[in-house]
Amino acid sequence: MGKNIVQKIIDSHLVSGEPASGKEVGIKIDQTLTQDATGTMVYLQFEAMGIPRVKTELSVSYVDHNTLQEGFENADDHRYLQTVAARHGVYYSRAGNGICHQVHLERFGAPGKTLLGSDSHTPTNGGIGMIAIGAGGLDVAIAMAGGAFFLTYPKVLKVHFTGELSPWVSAKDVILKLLEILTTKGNVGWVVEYGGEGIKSLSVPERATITNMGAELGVTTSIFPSDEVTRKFLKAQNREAVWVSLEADEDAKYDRAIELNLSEIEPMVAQPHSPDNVVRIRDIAGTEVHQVLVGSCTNSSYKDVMTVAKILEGRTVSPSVSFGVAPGSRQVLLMAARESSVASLVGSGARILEATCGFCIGAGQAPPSGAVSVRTNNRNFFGRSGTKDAGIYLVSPETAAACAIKGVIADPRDVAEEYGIEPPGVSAPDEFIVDDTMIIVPPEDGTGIEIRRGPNIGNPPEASPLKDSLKGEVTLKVGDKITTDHIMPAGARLKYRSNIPKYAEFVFESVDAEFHRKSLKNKAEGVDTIVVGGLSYGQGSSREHAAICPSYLGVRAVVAKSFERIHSANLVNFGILPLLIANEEDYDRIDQGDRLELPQVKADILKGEVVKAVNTTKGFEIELKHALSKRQIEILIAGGRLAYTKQKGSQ
Ligand code: MIC
Ligand code: SF4
Repeated sequence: MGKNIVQKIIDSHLVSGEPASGKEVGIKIDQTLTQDATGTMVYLQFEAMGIPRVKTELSVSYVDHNTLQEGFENADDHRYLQTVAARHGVYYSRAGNGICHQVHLERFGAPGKTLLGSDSHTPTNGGIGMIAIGAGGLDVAIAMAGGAFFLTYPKVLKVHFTGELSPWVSAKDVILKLLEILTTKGNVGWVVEYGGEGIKSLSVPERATITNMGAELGVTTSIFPSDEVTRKFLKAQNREAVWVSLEADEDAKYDRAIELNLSEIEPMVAQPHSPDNVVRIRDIAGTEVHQVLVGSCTNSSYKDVMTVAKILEGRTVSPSVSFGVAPGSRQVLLMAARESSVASLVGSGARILEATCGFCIGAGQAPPSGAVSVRTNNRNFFGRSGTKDAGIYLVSPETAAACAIKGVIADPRDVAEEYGIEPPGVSAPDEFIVDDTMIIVPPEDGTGIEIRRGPNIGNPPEASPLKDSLKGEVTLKVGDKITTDHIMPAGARLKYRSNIPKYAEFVFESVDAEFHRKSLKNKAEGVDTIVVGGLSYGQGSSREHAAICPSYLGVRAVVAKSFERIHSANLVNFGILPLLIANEEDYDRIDQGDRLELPQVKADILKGEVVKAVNTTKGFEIELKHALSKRQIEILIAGGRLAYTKQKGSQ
């Protein structure tokens, strides 16, 4: 029987398990990537495994998330990352070289390979035909040590494109349309495979915009075939040698298929506070805008930046708008400088920002109170921008430029007509500027290299083994779609990523500022802290700190209606039980402050799916379930993945 692309790559990398959807399989990882905000933990954990040199074909450490260096903490992190990379055989992409996913696509991504990254937008490289998956840092550390990555063998959704995008409509509008259709919930365990005639008109960076926001759909990853478009991109990057053709067999089967006619897509927008709160931009046109930001791993390619520059050429941004542009990489910035686009952007009033994540992660550019901020990035979660009452609207670069000119939310087609602007029509270049001088190649033998650690860099904390029973308190009850930004804020708090006791002070900061104090009090009194959540608990980032810090505070279980993939794996890795509420009405009957007992949790888990719980405050029984694999149960019993790995070796 023929195979689809997802099956082809996964099956050729299979090291354990049965390749049937729903079953846990282990795959070999060819490449890894890390970024600074998750990276310090990854390398501390890698060091704890005592392996001298990475065993992957390629591992790259990027510094892109926090380069603000307010205080010594970031700078110390960067120095640690640089020295630990050289010591263990990891390429190091210095601050200023660009956003990990964009740079990886330009300089390292290779069709047919597997990539594991400690960042949820790792699927960006699905645009070049990789199985690229985001995971918690510990999973990445284990992959660097040569261990397999475990995932549920996915169901595959084929998205078949017909037609071609109209002028002023771009890849971002396509993925926003898909988010409108598929939403951010209920897609766990799926991979999206794109195909159809329509893909031929999409360049690799445009495909990458689409696979990038697969993270927001909650799918494991998304992938495009590798075709002549891919070859052209690689050739322009002077890397044609890594091109291979990759397409689905004619008789390939899919678990579901949908068709999308690109010609019918219009400029779209995701309104606050969820990437699936999507409408047509024309539906909300006229709303006053205070800030416009172009950049992030979704929309910061050469084409994106050039498009915005062309639209703004000879025009001035509205006086009510603060307008910033963060190119995705040093390559994009160099090209934009060479082709005078930087001049046209600066001329229009743009603030040229560093080639980093910056505003996207809330590191700078917090909007004013109550502001409307129009951005080209991928997440508009509550509070992520740094201003709680600001509303973030996610759009394409074309729409962002139109809004910057008008000072209100505007459809680029209408603005083009009003101002007589021609469609920018930026095409993919035949040759990019290739200059890898900001990427430090590790020495053949790194054993003599001294690893430098600052005072902010601690050791990865150890989780505790699963207890026979839990006696706890529902210290916090939250609703649906709780993101890792709710659990573990980034932005101004990012600089504590390497200091767990300090960072743990901010767990659930925007939801209940007292949470960490209450949990530490429980811990001191021998009470287990339990969090109750709704649907899709743990959406968003791969940050394992959203599990490490709660684990440090004594959280022993999260009881929710459903979990997102990366976060639930992180919970297990750090010894926190992810438990499902079997009957949804029980969620309503549990209140914050209730006492919960799981009298024989360990025995229940070892026996089957059902875990018995009792609400001792209100006197009723609750049926909980788990979806843990045998391996995950062993991890919990061992006291987390690091302890388990030390016992078993990197598997
Ligand atoms: C994000 O977009 O939320 C981040 C910041 O890139 C995270 C990683 C992190 O929290 O460091 C992600 O997407 O995984
Ligand atoms: Fe960086 Fe934003 Fe992309 Fe996360 S989503 S990797 S913060 S640019």
